[in-house]
This record gives sequence, structure tokens and C-alpha cells, in this order.
Amino acid sequence: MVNIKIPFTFDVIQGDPMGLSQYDSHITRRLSAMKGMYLDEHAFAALAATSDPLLYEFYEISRPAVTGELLHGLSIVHPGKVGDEYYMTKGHFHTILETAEFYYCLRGQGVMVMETPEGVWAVESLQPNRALYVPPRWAHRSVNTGSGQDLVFLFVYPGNAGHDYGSIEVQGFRKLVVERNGKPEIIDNPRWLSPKDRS
Ligand code: S6P
Ligand code: ZN
Repeated sequence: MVNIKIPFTFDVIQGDPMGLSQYDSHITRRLSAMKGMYLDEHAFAALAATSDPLLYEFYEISRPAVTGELLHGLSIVHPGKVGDEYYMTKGHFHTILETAEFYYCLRGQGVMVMETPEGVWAVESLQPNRALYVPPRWAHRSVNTGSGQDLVFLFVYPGNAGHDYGSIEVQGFRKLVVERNGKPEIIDNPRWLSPKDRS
């Protein structure tokens, strides 16, 4: 771990996959960690029966989980699909809802799917050298819509934000990103219920 009391630098390693010159944790999420998160359960089961592919991974530099600190690191979403649905992160709200996040895309093609607790939604595209600001209150999920290339981005968010996967794990986001005729398309998630219809 870096000395948390003095300024420091680190470098993005331009390899394949990309990486960081220093980090405190490297978290990997395989298909088996995403049970129930893809719409096509048959495709999920068929893929799970043959392998447990790595869908995404992220490197974090630890900072104290307090107001004033900024947690940061590098995320890599690998290319692939479960049925028609592209590989994606789980996605989450921040536990402290009123905390934002900043992203800077370094490689690949993708989108960020976002929504508020009230069900207002937005999808923004990610491509190299594009920055994205996720305002407070918006859940966020990154999706790799590219073919054959990693989607890679840097992220920065408040140290005290925390992660709330609750409603996302139950019903996902309001919108899904699937491939149709070789192109990404945004469709309604049939399992999504508006807040007033949830029990
Ligand atoms: C953290 C930030 C990213 C994600 C990472 C994995 O606030 O949004 O570091 O944690 O991309 O996504 P998830 O949804 O599995 O935490
Ligand atoms: Zn986040």
C-alpha cells in the first residue's frame, strides 16, 4: 500500500490487459458471480456448464473510507456476451446515495447504463479519451459493446460512498444492452418493476 499521508503517483500499464503500476486490491468477477443478472437464463446455464469466464476485473488503490478521500482505480470489462447481452459489471448505487463518480475511458467501446431510485434512466457511450460524470443518486453499470477488445476506464469516487447492490441484484437495471443485427441496442428489462410496484 502507498503511504496514505503523502502525495503519490502511479502509472497505467499499456499492456493487454491494461493494469496499474501499483494497487492494493485486484478483484475479479467471473460468470458464476453474476447468477440471475443476465436475462437469458438458458444461455447463462449453457455457458456456465462449459466454463466460468472472467467477465470483468478491477484494481483499487485503498484510501480511508472517509469524507474528503477519493477512492480510485482501473476497471476492465472483457468482451463477450451471455446470449445477446454483452458482458457488463453488476452495477450499484452508492450506499451514501448522494455521492458521485467520475470515469475516464482509456480503451475499447461501451456504454454506461444509469438510473435513479425513481427509475429515471440514461445511457452514455464510452470510448477512449471520453470522460463521464455520474451524478449523485445514479446507479451505474458499465457494458462492453466492442468486439474483441477490453473496455478499460479509470474511476474516482468519494471514500465514504460504499456500494449498494440490493435492488440491482434483485431485478437489474431498467434498460438492458443487447446485440441486434451486429449492433448494440437498448431494450426494456422485462423483470424491472417501477418503485411503486415493488413489494
Ligand atoms: C466503484 C466503481 C467501479 C466498480 C467496478 C465494478 O464505485 O463504480 O470501481 O466497482 O467497475 O463494478 P461493480 O458494479 O461490480 O462494483
Ligand atoms: Zn460506483
